[in-house]
Amino acid sequence: TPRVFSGIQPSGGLTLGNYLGALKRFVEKQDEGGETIYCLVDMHAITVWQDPTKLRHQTREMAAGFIAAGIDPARSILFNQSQVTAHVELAWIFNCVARMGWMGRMTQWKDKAGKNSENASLGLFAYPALMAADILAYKATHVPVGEDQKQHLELTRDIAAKFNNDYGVTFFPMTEPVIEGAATRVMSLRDGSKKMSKSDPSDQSRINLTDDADSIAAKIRKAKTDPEPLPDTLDGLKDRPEARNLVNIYAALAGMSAADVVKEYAGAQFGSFKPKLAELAVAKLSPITTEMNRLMQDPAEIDRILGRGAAQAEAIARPIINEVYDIVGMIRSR
Ligand code: AQP
Repeated sequence: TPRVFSGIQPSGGLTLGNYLGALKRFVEKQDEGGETIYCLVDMHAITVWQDPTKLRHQTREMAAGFIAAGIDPARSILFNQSQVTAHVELAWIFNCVARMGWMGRMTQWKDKAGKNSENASLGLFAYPALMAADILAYKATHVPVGEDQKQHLELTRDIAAKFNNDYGVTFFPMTEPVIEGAATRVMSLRDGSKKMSKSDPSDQSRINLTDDADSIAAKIRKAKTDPEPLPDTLDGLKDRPEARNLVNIYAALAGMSAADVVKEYAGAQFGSFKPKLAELAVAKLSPITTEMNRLMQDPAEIDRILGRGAAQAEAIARPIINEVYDIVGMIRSR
């Protein structure tokens, strides 16, 4: 049976990129009725130093964002990663299965460690092994993610295959990435060649789920574009990454295809398209923001939800991890 797993790092607030590329899809997968497990990956977040007080706040706020966006803790398992130790246990075993060369080829590692990789944390380098463990601790079959995570999911399959091969078992499944929708790669509002990211130093580059209507409108109004009007076919957006990005965002928010958006606004100037986009973004995001703020009034309740989710997650992962220990040859005598 299909089992869906995915996660987001509480290394900042949720962005429109996280929402369209990941969270909105998480809700759809839940509503399709499958088994869905969603994780706030706090262990991943600390691969880059996080202020402890902020990390706690961001984790709760992200949980509130998930619930406000439609994740129902009665139908999906929602928890923070560090409460289920199976993740780090399996990650260690995968550290011993995966090869240094595989990790070194990951573009996220190269981007985040940059030229000063000697000074990056060991955890940042091993990040994809922990991600593989997150997924495979549940033997998850489907992982909804944005485009940028495709390479890590291929590595997850490589790790699963090597484990199966090294130990002569057919144990871990080959997980399928689920990269769907009109906005699988939302770009920065300031630079059409960079993805929208919660850790971008410029707050103008992204829309946060905590932004109010005025700042959403202002950020879209100031978003970088070119002077041309919208074309009448998608072909006309080929070498216009900023324009393409705004069209994709509109399409994803409206539940339309990018081709239909272009058809509807053919010939329109960005001066008239941007206010329409802002109106749509506010209409879709502000109910989520309002609900998120309401939920944040009761942080103890959020912690209880995460605790219950962690217990449910643990119940699935523990037998799988015990089997892994057995396969690897480790004694479990209590
Ligand atoms: N710009 C984006 N467009 C579409 N999807 C995106 N995702 C992130 N940015 C975009 C998807 O959101 C999920 C969670 O990502 P993450 O928090 O685990 O890490 P990330 O991909 O590194 O996201 P950020 O926002 O860029 O965080 P920082 O700045 O901390 O690195 C993933 O499914 C991702 O594809």
